[in-house]
Amino acid sequence: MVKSVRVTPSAKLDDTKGSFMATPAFPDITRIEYEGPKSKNPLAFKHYHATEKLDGKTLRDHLRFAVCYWHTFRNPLSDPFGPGTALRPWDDGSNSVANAQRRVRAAFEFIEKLGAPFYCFHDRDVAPEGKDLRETNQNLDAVAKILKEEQQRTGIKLLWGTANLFSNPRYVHGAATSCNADAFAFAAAQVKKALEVTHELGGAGYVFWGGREGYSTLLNTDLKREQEHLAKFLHLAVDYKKAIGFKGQFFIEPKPKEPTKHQYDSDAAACLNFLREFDLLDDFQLNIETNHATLAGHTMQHELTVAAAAGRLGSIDANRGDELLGWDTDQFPTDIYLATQVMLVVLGMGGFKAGGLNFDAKVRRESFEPVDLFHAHIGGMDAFARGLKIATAIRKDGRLAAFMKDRYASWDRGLGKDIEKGKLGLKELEAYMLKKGEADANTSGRQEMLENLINEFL
Ligand code: XUL
Ligand code: CO
Repeated sequence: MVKSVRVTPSAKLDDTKGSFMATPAFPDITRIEYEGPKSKNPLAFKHYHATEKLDGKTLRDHLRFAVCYWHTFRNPLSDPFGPGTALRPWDDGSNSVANAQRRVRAAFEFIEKLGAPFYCFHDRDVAPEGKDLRETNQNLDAVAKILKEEQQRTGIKLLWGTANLFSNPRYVHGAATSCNADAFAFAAAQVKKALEVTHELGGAGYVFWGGREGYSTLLNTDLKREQEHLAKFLHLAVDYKKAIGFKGQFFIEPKPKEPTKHQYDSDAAACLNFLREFDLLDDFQLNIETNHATLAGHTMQHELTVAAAAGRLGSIDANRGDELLGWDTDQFPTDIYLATQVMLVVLGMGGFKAGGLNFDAKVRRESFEPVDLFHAHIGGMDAFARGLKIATAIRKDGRLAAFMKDRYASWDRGLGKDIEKGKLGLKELEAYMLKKGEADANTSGRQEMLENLINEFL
């Protein structure tokens, strides 16, 4: 994924032996502490106090923040018009296993100083590909060993692992949905290995994001056959998960497009339908990402609500897009209103279980210094801590929920109750209305009043 990373010459690091790097990657930064809302220290939390309890649960356990390895440690911050700008002094820019291992030390130093409890990775973010699958698997094992060491040293856990089935040119036509059966086989082997590594590292979950599982044109695409292959692929993964005793949760991450014109997992509703059609619903939950929701022409609140209504909201990739740009900008989430909406849904379903809030977000190309990684994550964590507190207050207040309940009162009695219970058919409903002549009057939806109510808590 990453082509080149600029390196400052003074920053060559020592060998990675030992429990931590001899030369720290972030020498000027100590642990980020909670200093409260009055603090003017940009390297402190103003709202995220990990050990503070809300309704008997710490903020750490409510929010389950994860740092994503790909954007935070592998993204050179290039764009289609220019190369990467990121200064990552711990990284020599090479594709060696030793560099990958040193990078793990730097990553864990960052996550530990930030105080995030989890991280997420793709197989190819953490370890380089070798000359063939065998060597690639060996590389992954060599890096996974350091990941495990660092997890044990710091107590940081793996929220989910995944396999990159989209960057290598062999996946040009997709992986599970490729017209080339060998691409399917390679992807299957890759997922097998990624599942084993995720299991070994105690991952709470495993994500399937269908990066190229879609099409560029229907002129060359047998959509039905490709979807059947995708279902077959996921069934094989479920079987293997059971075979190795991996108890983590499987997630599907919807996204409508980018890189392809259309991706089969286009939104929450499409994923749920796919899982139902192919008898996979019991084995999967959804991992909903903000910028993917907006690309699908939905709000994040919509996607979360659709997933939660089906009892299938599992995890969240927390980021945001740009209203003026039509692509996946993957910016860090700072919008407190949006964080509040997200946390209302999360609290409404009783909180996260295996999932959490993964910052699938990258700093801007202009924010190229290592310290920017801290500013970005601190902002995201503070925004969600506020969203959580505001959502909790709204729920305690009760007026929003009471309004919703009252709005459906006609379904709690008489006719509505009988319809819900399946006691009435069209004949009976006609008889009822013929007798009554006209429906009861409607009442206002009070959208503006409810929007004002939410603002009372911001
Ligand atoms: C891409 C995306 C992925 C998945 C994991 O838009 O969100 O990084 O989260 O493959
Ligand atoms: Co994502």
